Amino acid sequence: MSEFVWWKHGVIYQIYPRSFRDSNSDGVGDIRGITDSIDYIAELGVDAIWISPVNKSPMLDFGYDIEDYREIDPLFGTMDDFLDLMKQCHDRNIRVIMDLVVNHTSDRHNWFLESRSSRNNPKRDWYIWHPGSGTRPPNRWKSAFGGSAWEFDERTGEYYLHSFLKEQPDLNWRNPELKKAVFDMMSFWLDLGVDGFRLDVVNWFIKDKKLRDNPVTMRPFHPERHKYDRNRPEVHDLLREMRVMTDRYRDRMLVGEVFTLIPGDPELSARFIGNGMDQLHMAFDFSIIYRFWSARGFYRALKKWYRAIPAGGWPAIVLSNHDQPRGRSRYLGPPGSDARARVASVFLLTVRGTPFLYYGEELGMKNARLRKSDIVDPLGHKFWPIYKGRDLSRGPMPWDGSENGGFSPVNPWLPADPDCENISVLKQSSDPYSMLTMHRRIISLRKQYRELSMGDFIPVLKGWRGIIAYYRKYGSDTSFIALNFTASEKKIDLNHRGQWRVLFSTHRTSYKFFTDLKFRLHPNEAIIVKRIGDM
Ligand code: TEU
Repeated sequence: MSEFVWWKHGVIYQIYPRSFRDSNSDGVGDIRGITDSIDYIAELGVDAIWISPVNKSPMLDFGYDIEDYREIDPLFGTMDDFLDLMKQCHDRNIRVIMDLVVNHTSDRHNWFLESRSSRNNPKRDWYIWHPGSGTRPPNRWKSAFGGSAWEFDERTGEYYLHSFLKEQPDLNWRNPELKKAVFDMMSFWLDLGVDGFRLDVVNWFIKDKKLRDNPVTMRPFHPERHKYDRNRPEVHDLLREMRVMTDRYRDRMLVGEVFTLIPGDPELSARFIGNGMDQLHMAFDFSIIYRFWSARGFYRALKKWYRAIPAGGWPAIVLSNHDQPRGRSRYLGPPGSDARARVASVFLLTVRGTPFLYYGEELGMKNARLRKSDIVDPLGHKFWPIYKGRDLSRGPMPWDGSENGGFSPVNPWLPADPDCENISVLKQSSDPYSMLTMHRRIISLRKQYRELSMGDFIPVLKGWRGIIAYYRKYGSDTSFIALNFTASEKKIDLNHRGQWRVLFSTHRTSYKFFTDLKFRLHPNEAIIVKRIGDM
């Protein structure tokens, strides 16, 4: 496998299709909206887009409950729209990653309708059924969305397992026919030219055969250790088979969402890439997402992640997604300031690994400010106001100063940010110092100077005193990155002789060149310099 595979050197842009752009004025983003925005995506310079699910779905979990894997939901458009989007992307050398949600289906999926129809239906075993004991469910496993993970089904007098909503029954991956049906479905999309999949909750696919209860822990908020309902070792055999199947196609990529609770579990995540060549191409580790603003915290999480990655493996780096509050809001900082978000983005785009950029992150989008009546996420409904759910990070993309930020002429499914004109694409495009311009610039630097994407990572300042600094080195090319997480000026004085040229700074620094690595970092400055020669 060449070192220069696209998914290693590229940047992957996550699009939440409901919220990107509405092309047919129904208040919900759609596939044509993405196609209409293709020039924006190309100009941003990303190498691939990952689109959250667009398959047919009753949308109780906004697409993560799939009713038909081979169809596009009419809310998002048609199969022709999808194929056209893929063509427009491929013409511009942008790959397309689909979301593969196969821990569970919707309860409206034909497979489940058959499975629940009788105890001896041929697809009964495609899901996880159990009679329970008396009036009690089979065990104490909990749904991630609250309550028991078991739902009693009157018709056949048994319980079925659902790790999420009761309308999201879990598939039984131990059944070979089910496995074949999913592999066939994957081939269907790979044959159409899809460049890969993001595997939803891949670490939950296989459950304990004996359905044993999880060990109880004493840790607050973590009442059980998910030994039996998640993280089963058998999943790795399955992923090896999936990799063999995927590798029959050229240049495709599988990235897994390994979902763990705070503080994250890099060793577990890394297990999903096997020896680096034989399971998933990449996996997410959420340790850094779960960190508060702290140079030391970020550095330690990154280091643990790198340490866990096997020799032939490659890390994915992610700071935001559709399940977590937006980075800009998590990192806070001085009121109204995006200074920390900028430092975070330079981190995301210059440490070693493939950056996953969440739509709007390039604009410094904040969490949506929502009232209770705006909430649509089932998690938000259930846990309001202690936890407001995931709608906060799913707001409409702000394109310009028109109605609803140009996202849609009608009221969007989630309200547009009242301040959206200020952070809109239109406004930021013409501002050489905007967040957007900064992202375009760094992504283009990654293409120009391969050490920034493919280079070794050599840490120099490890988060003490609020600074992370590192070299990226590829052959004879060396760049140096310094990130000031603090609100005070910091002196950098490294005895690294030579001439250095400033490639990028978050600040309008007066310096263009340095002699040796001796300079001052402004508060919350992030800087990229390149070595241009010896003294
Ligand atoms: O997320 C996994 C998951 O467990 C989260 O939904 C988590 O429970 C939530 O963020 C609370 O912190 C994946 C998808 O990314 C998510 O959108 C889906 O709802 C979920 O799986 C079910 O498919």
